[in-house]
Amino acid sequence: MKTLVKNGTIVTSTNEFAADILIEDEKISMIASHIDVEADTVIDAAGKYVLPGGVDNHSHFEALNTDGVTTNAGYDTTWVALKGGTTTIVDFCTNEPGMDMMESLEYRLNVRSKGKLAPDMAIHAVCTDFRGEETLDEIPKLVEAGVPTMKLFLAYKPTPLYMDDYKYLRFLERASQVGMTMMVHAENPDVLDYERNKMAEAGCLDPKYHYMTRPPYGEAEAVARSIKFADAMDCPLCIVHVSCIEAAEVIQEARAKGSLVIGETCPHYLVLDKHKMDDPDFDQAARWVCSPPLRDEEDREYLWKCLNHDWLSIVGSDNSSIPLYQKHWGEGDFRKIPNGCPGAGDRLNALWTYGVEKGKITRQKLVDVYATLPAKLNGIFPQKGTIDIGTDGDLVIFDPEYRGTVTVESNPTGVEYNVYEGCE
Ligand code: DUC
Ligand code: ZN
Ligand code: ZN
Repeated sequence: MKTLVKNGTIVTSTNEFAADILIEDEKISMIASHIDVEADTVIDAAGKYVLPGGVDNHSHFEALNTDGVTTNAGYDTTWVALKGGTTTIVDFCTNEPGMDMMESLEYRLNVRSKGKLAPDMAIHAVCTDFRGEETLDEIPKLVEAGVPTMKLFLAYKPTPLYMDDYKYLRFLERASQVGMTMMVHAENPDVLDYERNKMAEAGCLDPKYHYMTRPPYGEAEAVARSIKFADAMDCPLCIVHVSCIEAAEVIQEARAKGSLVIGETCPHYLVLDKHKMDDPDFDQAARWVCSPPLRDEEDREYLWKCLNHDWLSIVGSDNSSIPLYQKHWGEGDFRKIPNGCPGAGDRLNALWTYGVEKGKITRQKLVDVYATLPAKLNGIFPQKGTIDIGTDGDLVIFDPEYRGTVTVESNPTGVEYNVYEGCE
């Protein structure tokens, strides 16, 4: 089976050049200025950019919600990622009830997602059921099984997601022994309790109090602590979904001093404003409730700058497609709104329109943060994340002239809304 892509402009994280690409049996077999061979499919990419398929470092399909009990939209909606230019998702695998992490991995691959995936999938482990040594002994087995990353939640006390500092240190110690990269959700849980309870006791329960009670100082403190501990245990660390200046500055300083830490941010922190949650209509306001919360204009400006300086290295979607009926559980108390926004299909468009077209990042930087570095972090580079001879034929043919306004129909999410609705 041969597919020939002709006349496009190839963009990688380091290069840009006009060439044709031949794919044979799903692998790139030739890249040259003019390829003239018989192919089963010929695609004319004149006037288009040909990018590596996106690798989304951060998606939650059919995942445990932040209440630690319910799950969000399933793998039958992963086609929205593919439609938005992501050919590989790296999804999170929490413990299934009564199962350890290895059994949960098997279950996610062979039962939950079986026959439903549109893109390819790699996995980050998530421990939500700590059973001491028995759990730590799973870390080398996960790495052996091709899972070189694990996420721990340093927030969400007292749900099963939450890991205290003692457990976190034990995980880091074992992960460092086998080269696993630890990932953390960094918000200080006691700061959150203090701020949220104070507001709730004052009768302030609308969705907008979500962002008012998850302040940057709580995020920055947890980022700093998580790095200190990872340094002490000599474990590589990835801080996921960095949302604000204070947290990004901590990462920047740590990297300058040589800490083995990288940071990920997300399109919604680069594009959307927290005041969306001021909407008096609960249905509208609750859809933007994610954690850490959306921030301010100056945070967005700083996050773009961070990408350019490699102070932050990856842009993952943090896709959590939470249907409105689940968001409604928090009507009357913002603390009960499940946290998370859909976005698996919007990552490339957001980075292009609000990054490349506004002159904030180059096309090469876009490829780096949306495909190349996520592939490297997850041990799937160069098979994924670039365009080269012998790599997987996962390509995006991107039309830079296209113009449109986001609706949930044009840019589906697997749920009833798109958080970028109305955006260019
Ligand atoms: N953290 C995530 O990574 N995703 C959804 C909610 C959260 O807190
Ligand atoms: Zn998180
Ligand atoms: Zn997430």
